[in-house]
Amino acid sequence: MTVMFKKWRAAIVPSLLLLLPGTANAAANLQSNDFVGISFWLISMALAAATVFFLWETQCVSGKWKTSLTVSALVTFIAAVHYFYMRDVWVATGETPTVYRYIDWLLTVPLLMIEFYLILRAIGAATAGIFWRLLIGTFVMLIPGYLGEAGYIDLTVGFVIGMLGWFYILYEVFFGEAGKAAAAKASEAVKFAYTAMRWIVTVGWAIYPLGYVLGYMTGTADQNSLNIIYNLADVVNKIAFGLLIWYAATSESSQK
Ligand SMILES: *C/C=C(C)/C=C/C=C(C)/C=C/C1=C(C)CCCC1(C)C
Repeated sequence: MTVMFKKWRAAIVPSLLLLLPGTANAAANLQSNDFVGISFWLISMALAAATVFFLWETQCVSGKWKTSLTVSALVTFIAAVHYFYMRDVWVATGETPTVYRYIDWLLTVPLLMIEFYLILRAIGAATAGIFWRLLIGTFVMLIPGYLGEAGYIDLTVGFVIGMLGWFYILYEVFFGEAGKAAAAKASEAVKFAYTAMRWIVTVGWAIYPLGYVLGYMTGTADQNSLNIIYNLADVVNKIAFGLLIWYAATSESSQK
């Protein structure tokens, strides 16, 4: 039974990769001086590779850490699919509609926030309140941002409400119940991961509201630079974030 399950699980990884959109067309048209296109290419492949890695590593950690690693893989997988599309659209048209990024964020950002809850759950320090506050905070941050950028509500109103959502999340992971639980109950490895993750949410995530201001409210940043910056930021915000969880999970699992 276990052997069969392992075989079945090993088949998941290649099957998931088959879902990624085709690449031949984009490869044929990518110009060697198209740095935005190249950054799309790099992040797409890095996310695909990270997905395989996180899924594979679920076999090496103890049961209560498996969910955290699986969620890391979901984040990189969802983002990889979006990036493969965005890259093809970019190469074909020289633009990438923001709506793809928002759809990606709407799925991946709540999952990233839930990782804080899952880490605390693995060390027996989580509460349902932490889960709901983090989840609701992400939607308060993202939905008004989208409505503002898409022109349904005033740009500034969308920005201000979104910022409040972000500050609320930061408050929770630094000073709220989640922050206190981590400080009280975490081992060294978990504390290291938790601390680094919340700095990613503070510094790494600041790129997006900055892009909103410079790209949409003031119009001072051009779309090319913004795309390159977003693409590089996602290496930290999605892959490095997942690696921190992998670090905590493997450190904890090897102790027991
Ligand atoms: C992998 C993608 C990530 C981590 C995306 C994160 C996106 C944000 C932190 C967006 C934040 C925004 C605000 C704080 C203000 C309103 C506008 C947003 C949605 C760009």
